[in-house]
Amino acid sequence: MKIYFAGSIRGGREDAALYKSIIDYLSQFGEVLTEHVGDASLSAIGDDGPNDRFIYDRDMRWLSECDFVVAEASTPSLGVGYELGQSVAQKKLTLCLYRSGLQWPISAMITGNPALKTAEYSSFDDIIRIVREFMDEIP
Ligand code: 6IA
Repeated sequence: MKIYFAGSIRGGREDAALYKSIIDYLSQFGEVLTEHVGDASLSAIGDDGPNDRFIYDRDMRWLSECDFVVAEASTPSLGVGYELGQSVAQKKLTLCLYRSGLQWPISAMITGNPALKTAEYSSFDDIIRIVREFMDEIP
C-alpha cells in the first residue's frame, strides 16, 4: 500500500511531532510516501530545500500514485486543503483528522464534504482507533 500523509508545513510546524507519530503508526500498513512532513528539521520558511515547482510536481505525482490519503488538519494549511481537494477529485479514499476543541473549527469545505471521512480526536489512542476503522473500510 502507498499512503500519502498530509500535514502543515508553511501553515506552521507546531504539530510536526504529532505528524511524525502518525506517520510512524501508518508505516505498519504500507509505505508513507511523504515521510518528510514529520521531519522536525523541516521548517516552515527554510529555503535550502528543493524549489516549489519540484515539490509540487513530486507531491502531485505521489498523490496520484497512492492508495489512500490521511491528513492531519488541526493547523490550517493551504497545501493540506489543496491536497484534500485533489484527493477527492481523484476519488482517493481520504481521511482527515483534527483535534477537538480547536479555536477555529476546520473549514466547512472539509467537514461538509461527504466524499471524505473527517474525524475529530482527543488523544493519540483515538487516532489509532479512527485509522483502524478507516483501514477496515479499504477494499
Ligand atoms: O501550505 P503548506 O506548506 O502547509 O502545505 C503542506 C502540504 O503540502 C504537505 O502535506 C505536503 O505534502 C505539501 N508540501 C508543502 N511544502 C512541501 C515541501 N517542502 N516538501 C514536501 N511537501 C510539501 C517545503 C520545504 C520548504 C518549506 C523549505
